Amino acid sequence: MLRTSSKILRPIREKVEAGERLNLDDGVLLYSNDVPLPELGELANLVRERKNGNFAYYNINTHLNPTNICVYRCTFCAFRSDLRDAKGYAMSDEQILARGQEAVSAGSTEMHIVGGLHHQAKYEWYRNVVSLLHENFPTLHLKAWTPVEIDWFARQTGKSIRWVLEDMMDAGLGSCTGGGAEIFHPEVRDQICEHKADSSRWFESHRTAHELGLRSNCTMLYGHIEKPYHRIDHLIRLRELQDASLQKGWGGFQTFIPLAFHPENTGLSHITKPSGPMDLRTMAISRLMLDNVPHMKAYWIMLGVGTAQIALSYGADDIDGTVRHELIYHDAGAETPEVLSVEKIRRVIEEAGREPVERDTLYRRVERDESGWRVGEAIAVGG
Ligand code: V47
Repeated sequence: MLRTSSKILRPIREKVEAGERLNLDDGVLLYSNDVPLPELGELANLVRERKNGNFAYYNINTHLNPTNICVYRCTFCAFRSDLRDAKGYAMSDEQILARGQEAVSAGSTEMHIVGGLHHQAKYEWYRNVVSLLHENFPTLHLKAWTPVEIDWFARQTGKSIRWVLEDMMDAGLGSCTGGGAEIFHPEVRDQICEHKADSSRWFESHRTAHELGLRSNCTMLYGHIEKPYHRIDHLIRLRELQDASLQKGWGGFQTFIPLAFHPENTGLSHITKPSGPMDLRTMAISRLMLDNVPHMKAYWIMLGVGTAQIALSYGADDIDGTVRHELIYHDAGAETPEVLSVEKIRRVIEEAGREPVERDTLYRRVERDESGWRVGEAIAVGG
């Protein structure tokens, strides 16, 4: 039972307390400033604690963006480059191996791999990124590619999404990232990234990944030109795929990550970045709408450490990882540090009143001692 109660929130609160699903109108209403943020947060926290108790998860991970050269020109992206730009790069095998070694030496359990779509790099070049790391560092879980990349590989090779995913799994792919989702509704998608994979290809990629036994994450890029209606429509589409996946016994989406737009150095630099209250509201609404996704990530790199800590009481139960070599947000003006030590990330979680749990990419506990790390039990998630 919640302590506070405003009239506007009462019908929604009753649904949440009864474990009933919220609809599109409920979600849009929650974006009204008339809905008090603390009370909304309290409601999201109820669901968060039902599902994940007092735990807050993190992992030890490293990022790798093999190239920033990209055929697409998404208006929100500061990371992409043209081939001849001074900042354009494509990593050599030696650089990729050095990153793998750095990751393993730092105790990473995961490598997060996404990048640009380089018009001169063949599919084999991307496959080689995965196989090179997998063969040399088999303990690293490779969480790689967004559906935008999978769609591009399918077009490059003339093969199906299923073929690409199976071939990448043979190379060592462990799971898929949640990127490239942006906003699914064509009223927005056609304005910010009209050329890349549309929503049907995005969903086909995740649906197929789940069928093949891969887990994946999902995201939403908010705080640019979209309206509350587009955000809720986006969340409901994700919820529907997860329903279908659960019906088949998969439940492939593990975590949802709301991504706050960072405008610096982008084609939308005139837009003011979302405020802290908007970040918290979006986290809370996401937790309430996505009743079938077990985890919500407060990506500290993007939110800032302080807001990520507060978000752990507004629906989030995961803070992502220690992270090293993040470029997408830092190119777009993020002022967060480049890496957090394990000691620091645990302190960040404890200061927020939560119990830190190191997880691997698939949400199993990680146990460490002097001899190294091993995977323990799967983390149980409540209703
Ligand atoms: O797809 C790009 C977004 C995504 C900007 O799966 C931007 O665990 C804000 O998906 N401002 C890539 N957002 C990052 C991503 C991600 C991050 C952390 C964890 C996981 C996971 C996935 O970042 C892109 C796009 O939606 N993005 N540029 C920007 N200027």
